Amino acid sequence: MAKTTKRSVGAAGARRGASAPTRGRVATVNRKTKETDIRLTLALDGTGRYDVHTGIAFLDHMLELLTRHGFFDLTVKATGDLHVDYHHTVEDVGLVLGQAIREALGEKAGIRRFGEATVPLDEALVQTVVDLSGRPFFVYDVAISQQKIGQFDVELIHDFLLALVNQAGMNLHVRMLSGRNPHHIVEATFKGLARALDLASQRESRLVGVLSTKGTLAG
Ligand SMILES: [Mn+2]
Repeated sequence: MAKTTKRSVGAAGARRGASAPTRGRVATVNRKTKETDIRLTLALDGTGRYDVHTGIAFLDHMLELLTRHGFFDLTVKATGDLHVDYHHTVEDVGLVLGQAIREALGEKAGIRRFGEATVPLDEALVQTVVDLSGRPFFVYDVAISQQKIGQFDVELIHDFLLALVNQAGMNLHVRMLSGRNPHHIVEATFKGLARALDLASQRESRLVGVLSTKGTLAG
């Protein structure tokens, strides 16, 4: 059983400090199990600053891209049983990031809800569509023929995104339109997710309450 502590801070109570002078919607999630110990703070209204240490260089690279291109701020300190394999750590970081997204969004009043981006990296082109609906659903139409990116199992990207989607309560469609190099394809996926999530989480000034005729985005 995971021990999870969460803290989220609304706009009125934004934390200010020398190490984290971040305004707006922020959430901290700490989660410790026998497999992983993760401490993560996400600010949705950031400037793209990151301090990410998961022990997995490729995952750090993707989380840094996500932060930079989404104009979030993110700190992650994860220690996991990497001697077993990367799976527990990758999946649990996705899970904790998803929880932080959900916590930081709060009631989702005034946000645009939908976002999408189509991002290239050389030959790779990936379309990413987000709906912060509160209803988790994941469509991953990405065919990568190689199994590894260095030491990293490509399959773990699917597990990371699935955990993130389930915890964030979001609908995420990822569709590879073209691609050959697995690093390019995954990088375009994370940049697209960053841009789509940034758009979906931004505030719409014309909007009063939540963008739903049902009256709730709680799922
Ligand atoms: Mn790269």
